[in-house]
Amino acid sequence: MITIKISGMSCEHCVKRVTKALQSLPGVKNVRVSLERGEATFERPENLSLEEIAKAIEEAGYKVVRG
Ligand SMILES: [Cu+2]
Repeated sequence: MITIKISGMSCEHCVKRVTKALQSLPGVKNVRVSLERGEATFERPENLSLEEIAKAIEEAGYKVVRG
């Protein structure tokens, strides 16, 4: 499991969009998005890069916070 920080989520609608964006990535499982913490936790397959994850989040309208 990995946890990433996501900025820009303000309501349950955002949580759903981010959840869907992550679930659309091949091999991603057990997606949990926390609005309160601004985080997403999920199982990431080894061949899926953080770049690809960030791109999917950005296409949904949000940003991955790095560092
Ligand atoms: Cu929202």
